[in-house]
Amino acid sequence: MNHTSPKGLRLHIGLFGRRNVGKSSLLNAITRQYVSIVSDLAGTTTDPVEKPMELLPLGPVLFIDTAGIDDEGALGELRVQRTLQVIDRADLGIIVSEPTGWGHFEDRLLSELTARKTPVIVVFNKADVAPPDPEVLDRLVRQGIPTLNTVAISGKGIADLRQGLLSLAPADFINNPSILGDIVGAGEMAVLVVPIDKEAPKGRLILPQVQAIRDLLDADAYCMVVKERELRNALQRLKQPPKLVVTDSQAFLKVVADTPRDILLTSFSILFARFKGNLSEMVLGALAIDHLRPHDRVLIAEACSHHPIGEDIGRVKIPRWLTQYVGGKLEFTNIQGHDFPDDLSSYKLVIHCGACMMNRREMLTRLLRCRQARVAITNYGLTIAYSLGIFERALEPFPSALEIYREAKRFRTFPPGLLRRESLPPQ
Ligand SMILES: Nc1nc2c(ncn2[C@@H]2O[C@H](COP(=O)(O)OP(=O)(O)OP(=O)(O)O)[C@@H](O)[C@H]2O)c(=O)[nH]1
Ligand code: SF4
Ligand SMILES: [Mg+2]
Repeated sequence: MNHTSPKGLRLHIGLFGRRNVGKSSLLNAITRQYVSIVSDLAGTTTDPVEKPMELLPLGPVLFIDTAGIDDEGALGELRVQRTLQVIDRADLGIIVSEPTGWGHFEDRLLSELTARKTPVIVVFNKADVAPPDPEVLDRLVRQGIPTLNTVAISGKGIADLRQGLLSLAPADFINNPSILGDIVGAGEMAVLVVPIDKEAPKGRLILPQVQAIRDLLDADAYCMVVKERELRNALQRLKQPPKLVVTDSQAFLKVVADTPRDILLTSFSILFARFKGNLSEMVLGALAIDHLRPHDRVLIAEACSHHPIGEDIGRVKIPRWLTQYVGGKLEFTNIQGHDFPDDLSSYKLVIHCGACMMNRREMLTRLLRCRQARVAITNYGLTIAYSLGIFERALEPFPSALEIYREAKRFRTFPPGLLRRESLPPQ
């Protein structure tokens, strides 16, 4: 999905609340762009303001900033109607209240949203002025409604809000629909290169390979599965070239050598950076490799304890290559499973596995955590492609990620540029 995503594919997030509680200020704090007018005068926002954007790490969203719903008079009634319409089409609602301002309006908003089974989060804004009313807080907690405190004008609590949105977003919006079927397309072919070496599990294929085959079938595409030794021959036999060649990262160099230049080529774990994470974010993360200095700390994270291929990839191969590249000793920490360090700030770079066994929401949470700690994150496949000097080739199937990479290189926006950009261009 990208910025041209049809409106319907974007997560619609409605911002609701009385006049002047800070809805527009919150939206501004989230986007760090001044998309809505903020004013001391009550009722500035008369019509819902729609703001499509890439909300990291969620992806394409549409924020709908409504006018205060507590208006009096004829104009006020119109606003109420408009707000109710927004409630009807919101996939997720944020009710904004002043800390001690919760009343009938908020109760009504909450019941309108919960009646529609729309996930909702309550934000007590202006937390610098007062703490939220404990009684109200208690009641919301008992109802299972998540709440948080923010100060929109200083940005306090905005990271929690981002995390809250990620946690509440319906699964349909979190889970990427496609691994590679969208790239290959109906009636087209992909060639999957699967090394069968001593590291391959006996008698079966591994999950990313199986899922890729299933995804191609779902997309009415077809595929040929070969070992790297047979690739050249297999390609020569085809009447028409395949749309895409996908290889295990370990066979990258041979596969690049054996695949004609005009055929798109990538690796399973780069496909998984998009499927389970956010490709643009992880592409930019790979640029941090150039900024590593001796003694920097690098976290190597595997989502499960049985990476079936290349057990030594995270412990031996990547550390060895990075050490050579940097020309000095680096401090590596390896972790496995669902524990992710609370404090990431001492790391310069996180290199993650393909996360095939992890759900996307958890992986996106890790991306968010890294961004909050201002630590770059990339994955195995991207690191390997980068190290082999075939990064651009491996990104050609993903034109917008490639464009982001080229732009970052051209303008040298990394690292400060990456760290300042709140909303990345689409992947
Ligand atoms: N002290 C304090 N003031 C805030 C905070 N957030 C917003 N404000 C101020 O509250 C006023 C109203 O903010 P807006 O963002 O325009 O409120 P709104 O909910 O969009 O208002 P309407 O569009 O009229 O419904 C502005 O003066 C903001 O500067 C906050 O966290 N703390
Ligand atoms: S989740 Fe990560 S470590 Fe586990 S098998 Fe998949 S890629 Fe390997
Ligand atoms: Mg407003």
